[in-house]
Amino acid sequence: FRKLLLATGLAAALLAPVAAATTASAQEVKTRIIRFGYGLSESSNQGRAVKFLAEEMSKRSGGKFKMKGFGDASLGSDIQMQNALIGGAQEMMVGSTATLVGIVKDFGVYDLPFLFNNEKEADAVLDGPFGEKLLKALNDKGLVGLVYWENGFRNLTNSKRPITKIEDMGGIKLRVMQNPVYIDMFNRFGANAVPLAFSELFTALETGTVDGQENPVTTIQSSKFYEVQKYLTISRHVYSPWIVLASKRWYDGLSADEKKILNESAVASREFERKDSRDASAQSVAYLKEKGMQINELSPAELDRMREMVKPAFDKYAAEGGADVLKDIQAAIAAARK
Ligand code: TK8
Repeated sequence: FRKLLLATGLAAALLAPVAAATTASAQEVKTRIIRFGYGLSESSNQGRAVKFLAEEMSKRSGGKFKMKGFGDASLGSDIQMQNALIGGAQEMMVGSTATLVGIVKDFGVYDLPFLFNNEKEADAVLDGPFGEKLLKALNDKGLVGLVYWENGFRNLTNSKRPITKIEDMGGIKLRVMQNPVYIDMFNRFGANAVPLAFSELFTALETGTVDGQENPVTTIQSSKFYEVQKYLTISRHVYSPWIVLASKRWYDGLSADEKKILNESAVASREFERKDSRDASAQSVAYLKEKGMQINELSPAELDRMREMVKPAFDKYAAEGGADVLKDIQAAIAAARK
């Protein structure tokens, strides 16, 4: 019996290279464990897209890519995950482009207020040469930017009072993303901007460390901010992208076939995610109302006042090294509008 085992073992060892040689292309795809971190809950639009991406990768790799999603920032905040990717301790993540400014400063350009009028313009700019160029800029920094997903147009919530005009923001401690463009913008509006990681936001709202925050309605729903925030103001002040990232260290070790699976799965996830997020977004306002939020829309006149008020933020951004990237994105938006 032992002899038989040895013999079969030997036979397998002898046959293995032959078998592998006959399936040369399949051999280029290895079993890969991919840890994919994200900040929102599993039931959010972000969580659904992560699940879609995992299934897509599994399908396209014949089950060899085993991507596991870690939601609720269980692998860390956006910034902590970016660093884990750079160091090679984690393979993939999705997070806000806004939190990338410490790595590639130009990403801050997306955070300038009232840049895009609608999702269509955003898609064209993000998926076109402009968006592509910013993704490429990550390569020198240890990251691979695969695709943009939609986080969405951001709106204001707070626990103090309805915001119907800019002055109503006065003195409100407002959590913003860790990004100078946001801090500058909301301080101009008279709020007291407090930069904080998303992973700490719910508790900060609950304990009153901050009075308010701003995020798309889908996130206000999925993160249950309605439990700790009374007022929702539809302001759509910034269109916020998410970005799907891979560790460059890890990515560089993939075969051409594997890279192709990853890239194509990412593009498929982008199409799924945007459609799903937009569908969900259309339902969220009604949901939040039912949960007891008091909701108002800012009037066009008030939005114009806000636009006027943040004009100097654009000049400041340009003066602090952003002039070229600002010119480029404005040209890309103008082209998208034609
Ligand atoms: C989730 C964040 C979130 C963003 C924020 O990790 O921080 O407010 O909108 O989506 O990236």
